[in-house]
Amino acid sequence: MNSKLKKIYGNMEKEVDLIYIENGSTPDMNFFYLTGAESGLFEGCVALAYPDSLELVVSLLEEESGKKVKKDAMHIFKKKEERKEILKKKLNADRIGINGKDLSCDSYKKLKKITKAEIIDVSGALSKARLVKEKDEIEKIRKACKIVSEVCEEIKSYIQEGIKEYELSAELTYLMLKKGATEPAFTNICSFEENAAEPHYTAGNRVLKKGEYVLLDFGARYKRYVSDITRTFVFGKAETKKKEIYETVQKAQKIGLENIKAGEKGGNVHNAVENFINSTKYKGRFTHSLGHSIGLSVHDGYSLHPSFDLTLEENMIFTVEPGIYIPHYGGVRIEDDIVIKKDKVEVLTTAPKEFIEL
Ligand SMILES: [Mn+2]
Repeated sequence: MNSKLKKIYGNMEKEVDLIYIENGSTPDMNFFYLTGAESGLFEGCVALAYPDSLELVVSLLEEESGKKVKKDAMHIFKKKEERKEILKKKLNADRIGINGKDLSCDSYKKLKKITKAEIIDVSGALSKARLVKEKDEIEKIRKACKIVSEVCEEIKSYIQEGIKEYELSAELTYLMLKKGATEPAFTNICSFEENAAEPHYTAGNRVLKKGEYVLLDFGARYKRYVSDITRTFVFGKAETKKKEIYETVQKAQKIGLENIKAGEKGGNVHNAVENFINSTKYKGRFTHSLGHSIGLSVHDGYSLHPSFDLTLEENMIFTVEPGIYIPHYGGVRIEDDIVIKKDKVEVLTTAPKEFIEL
């Protein structure tokens, strides 16, 4: 039996007859979670997830991509009218689950017109299922992590005096694609010196000079699954303060990696790291949560945040990424992706993270 369906239905608080997942103009990654489709856009297509079977309603355009996917039935439509007729028949049920997080208001209204069923938001059950990875999902993320780990090494030779942030960012993308990534998982963050103090900075035309921070935060998408890594280097000889900040973040990350484990509450892991940083002179300069789940999305539903009281389990994958940010000066972040195992943690991003002066 489909283990993903079993997990989703096991997480459900209220029973439903089926779950309606519409991959609208904005993709719903649950469609890809359920189908495992590695190829195809499937815009306007629908996955109907029953407790023990999966059916697809697919446009003629995506028929070939649909054929590659494991499912119990596939209904093809050519025109919108046909799609509506198929759905009318299929949605003749009492209770239908939807992904309230991603289904657009417009699609919801249309859905209400073709079914009299009670509509129940089951987005929580979907997110929770996606949090605990299956074996094949871990392998895809492992590959995405391998790609970025190698890029972290190779990118070093491009870090030279006078290069602009956007130029270095372009090299990151090129190297990822050359290694088999489908696309960058998100817009690369490539920031020099004072720009590194802005955690989600967008690369600009800042030119690199000697002695400056180079912060690279990027991810690869591989068979729809993502990785997310951050390394911070110093170009040339670093002043003492730069090294000191780096070593503080390094220690903070070590605390994070030691504390993240099955049975622990996510919030506690964050607190252990934040408390450490707050015990140093960089108190208050760690301004975000320690990490987030990754999977089909970069921010895959859960973060390691003080308010996260979910207990960590085996086969969950999280980033561990403390940082220290000093406005107008610079910032350091070290980020790895880890999978929680029974009694240990496996770090999937293996690029070196000692203090590096290039
Ligand atoms: Mn991240």
